[in-house]
Amino acid sequence: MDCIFCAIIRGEIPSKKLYEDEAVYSFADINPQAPVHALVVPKKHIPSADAINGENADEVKKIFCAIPKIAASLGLKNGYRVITNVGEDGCQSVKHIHFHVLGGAKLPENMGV
Ligand code: DGP
Repeated sequence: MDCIFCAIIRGEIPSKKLYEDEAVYSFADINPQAPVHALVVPKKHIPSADAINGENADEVKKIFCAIPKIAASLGLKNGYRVITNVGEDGCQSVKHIHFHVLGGAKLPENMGV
């Protein structure tokens, strides 16, 4: 499968690793939108949040168990934002579910259109 995040997880494309366990990989976003911008992905390929179901929800649970550890390791003591973009209108550019963890400064309140 031609998935850039699967290639990153396999180590075929270099990334700045921030966290890894048996199910989750986290790395620095190549185009940071905040002083701290991590991406958190499941090692198992899931196309987007719209594809979460009873079969794969455990992978998402593991992501959300990892995020507080990743945030702590990045010094995000004062809060942060977790975002996942879905599909065309959500401006999802990489079709492997990923959670943006943004912080390190007061973020803009406005997230909508
Ligand atoms: P989204 O627009 O929600 O699909 O976010 C995809 C993010 O992935 C975007 O912020 C840039 C990041 N990204 C894309 N390709 C690479 C890459 O090869 N390496 C890294 N570190 N980040 C990437």
